[in-house]
Amino acid sequence: MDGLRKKDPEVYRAILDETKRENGNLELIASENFVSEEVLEAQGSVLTNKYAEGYPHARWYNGCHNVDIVEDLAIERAKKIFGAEHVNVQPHSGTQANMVVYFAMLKPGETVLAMDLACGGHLSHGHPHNFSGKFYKIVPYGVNRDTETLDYDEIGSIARECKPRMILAGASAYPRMLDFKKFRQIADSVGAFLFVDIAHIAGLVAAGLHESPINYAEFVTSTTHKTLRGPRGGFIMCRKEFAKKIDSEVFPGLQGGPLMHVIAAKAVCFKEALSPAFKAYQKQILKNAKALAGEMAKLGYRIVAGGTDTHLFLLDLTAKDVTGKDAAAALDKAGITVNKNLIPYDKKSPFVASGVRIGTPAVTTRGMKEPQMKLIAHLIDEILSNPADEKAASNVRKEVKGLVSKFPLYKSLVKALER
Ligand code: DSN
Repeated sequence: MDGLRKKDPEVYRAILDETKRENGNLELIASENFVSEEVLEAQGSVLTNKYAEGYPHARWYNGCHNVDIVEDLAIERAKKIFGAEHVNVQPHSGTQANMVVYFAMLKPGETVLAMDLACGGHLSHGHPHNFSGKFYKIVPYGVNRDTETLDYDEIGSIARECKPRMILAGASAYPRMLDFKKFRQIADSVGAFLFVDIAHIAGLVAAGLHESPINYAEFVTSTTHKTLRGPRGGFIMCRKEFAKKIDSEVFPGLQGGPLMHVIAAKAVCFKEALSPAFKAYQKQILKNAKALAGEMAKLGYRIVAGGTDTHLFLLDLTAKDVTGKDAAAALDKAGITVNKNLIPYDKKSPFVASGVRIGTPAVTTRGMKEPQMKLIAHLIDEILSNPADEKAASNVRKEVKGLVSKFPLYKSLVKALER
């Protein structure tokens, strides 16, 4: 990045500092990860220059033969990973992928049954300030107050009452497995489409460590940048019969030119996801989440829903008398990055929240295993037990520095940047 260093030192400096931040902190935001240098290379390529409106071999612009190869590869690899009949890799984000399914399949005002954001759902599934909540009638389902897990009988009875046109399964803060067969049965009982958003668990599904929704749902959307560890972006899988509808809702419906450099990086990510090393990586994410949640429980913390089967868990901080907001800020000062999160039936506002969400995909990418998870649990506890204590923050900061230095990231990039 010598050119950038000389010609645009401000942007160069911000990139250098972000590389150092990623390297020097413990990244526990459940939806973040560190892509391979090959994904970075593909995304930073000249493919950003190319307009390719349309689909491979049927574009509106000429000169698309190279980007056709790339998009074909991305599609074929995604089909192979997930066993999908049809894949569209053009959505710029997960929310846009979701928007495509809504717009393609529903008329404004139709009813959708979707998980409540306050119980672990996602903004784009029906929040009143999101397109989904503005254009459609959203009926939310939550989790059982006692078990904090999905109650399929309850979801079934809400469905029979509201008769949705579509049922949406998928979450951004739910630590247990989703039962797609039960969702299918509920959808069939009311004649609804089933739409599953696997953005968080896509890597686990790819590795066969979480049940796949592909044989149960008409539509499956995902992002590529969470457990799947690819570039920031989205994709849609559907049954063949809906392929045309979905494709034309992506383009020309909601998007113009696809981001071919990002699609190239998606293809690289999908190739990585087909490797045996990826399966081992996903297994370790699960082991690490269990180890970290288990150690936090031993230290006296309440884990929402009693634990985790996935890459994430939620800490309820009510008994600690610290809010999610203050906890996340105190941890950040000590070099540990998490996000504040509502716990089910939270009495606090989303801006304050009673919990934090913790995920292990990024630290697992660095090579950390169960012993490091134990240490991290104790570091988190030291901060959360003394959130305003500067000395605790500085002690933990030192420990974090020592730990991350043993698991370096982007070594050659950091070296080159520091020249
Ligand atoms: N914002 C993402 C998350 O953190 O879960 C979901 O899109």
